[in-house]
Amino acid sequence: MKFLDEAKVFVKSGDGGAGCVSFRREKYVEFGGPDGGDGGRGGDVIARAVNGLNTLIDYRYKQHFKARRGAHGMGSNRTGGSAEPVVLKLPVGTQILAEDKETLIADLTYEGQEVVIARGGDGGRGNTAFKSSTNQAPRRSEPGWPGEEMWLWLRLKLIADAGLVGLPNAGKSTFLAASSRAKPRIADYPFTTLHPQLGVVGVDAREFVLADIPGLIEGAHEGHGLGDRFLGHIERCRILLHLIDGTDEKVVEAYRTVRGELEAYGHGLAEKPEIVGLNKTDASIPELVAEQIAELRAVTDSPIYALSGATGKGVKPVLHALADAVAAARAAEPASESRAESRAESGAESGAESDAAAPEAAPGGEGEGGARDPAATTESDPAGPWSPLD
Ligand SMILES: Nc1nc2c(ncn2[C@@H]2O[C@H](COP(=O)(O)OP(=O)(O)OP(=O)(O)O)[C@@H](O)[C@H]2O)c(=O)[nH]1
Ligand SMILES: [Mg+2]
Repeated sequence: MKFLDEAKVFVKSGDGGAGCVSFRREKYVEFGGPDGGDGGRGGDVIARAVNGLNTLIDYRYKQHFKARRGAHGMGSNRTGGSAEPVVLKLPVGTQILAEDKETLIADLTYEGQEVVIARGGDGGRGNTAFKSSTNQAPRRSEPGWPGEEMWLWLRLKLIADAGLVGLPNAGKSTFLAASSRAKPRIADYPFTTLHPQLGVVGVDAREFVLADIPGLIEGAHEGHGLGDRFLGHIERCRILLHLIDGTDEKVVEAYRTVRGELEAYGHGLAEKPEIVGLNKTDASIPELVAEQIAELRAVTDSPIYALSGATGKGVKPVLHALADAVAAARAAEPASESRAESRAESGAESGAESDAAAPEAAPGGEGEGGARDPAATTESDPAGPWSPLD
């Protein structure tokens, strides 16, 4: 299964500075000889693996990375200064591929790893270097050597930060489609989603990865429905968004069923922070929504949001809450904890299973109609931020 975040960048290392042609001219010194210095080296373009980055978001805003050229050589045998390298900070786990998208140039697997992806050109030699016994006054120098330039693909295997759970048809895939650029299959029959899907959600300048998995039904842990085997994909999530179909008469039962399966599955899923989303409020009436929220509040302490994935109403506050939770969890994580390891593991476990298309990353992809209604942005009260529909 491919969960990928990709970006294409153009890199160019700096050209070398030109060598200089110069002669020593000084009063009373005859035959001063050549004294043109060499040019400086152009800057390299370096890729460095760093912790604390999770997606390739930065590389969708800025695509071109050019190092400066080396300074030219000067008289009095002064060598031109070399240019500083340009460093691309990439999340651990990023692979750098050539433009053909196949040739692997570098694989950043541990924090602090550095790879020169485009070497700066060497400086040209100044005329001092061409002095010989037969030519003591050379007028020759070299231009700097050119830097390298190329298009590269950056590719990162994603781990989900937030996971969608719920009964079949709760609207999980619709929510993913509304909040990212992923294009999951959506249909009004259960088990439309057969394989997990990921999308990159952008809220303001923050980004996190959201996973949509097949619906759970009672007995999923015993293999009913599609079973609970996909829950492994959200084991590393920092928060769960539990969607409940508001057009379902028994919302509390729906909530309990899914919670029961999370508990039966174990692996810490039931202990994860949870946000409850009462979905499909567009097809309901405000009185019923209020009633359902009250019922849910009686059985859970998790924050409850009312929303409609289909119209986008109420989606944004949920995304903000998710982004806050993800940011808080990231901040609480010890810096040394390597996401690379978990990345490798999750890559292995997700195996060669599906053709699930790489979800296109979506900076700012709050989705079509994504909760533009200012009235829907009720983020203030975490215990019950829902807004009645008009
Ligand atoms: N009225 C309304 N319908 C919705 C909303 N969200 C989803 N739906 C509909 O509900 C049905 C199921 O939506 P999906 O997004 O496929 O549900 P799912 O939870 O991914 O379902 P599975 O993948 O089968 O588990 C589709 O017909 C959607 O159009 C909503 O906010 N309002
Ligand atoms: Mg689905």
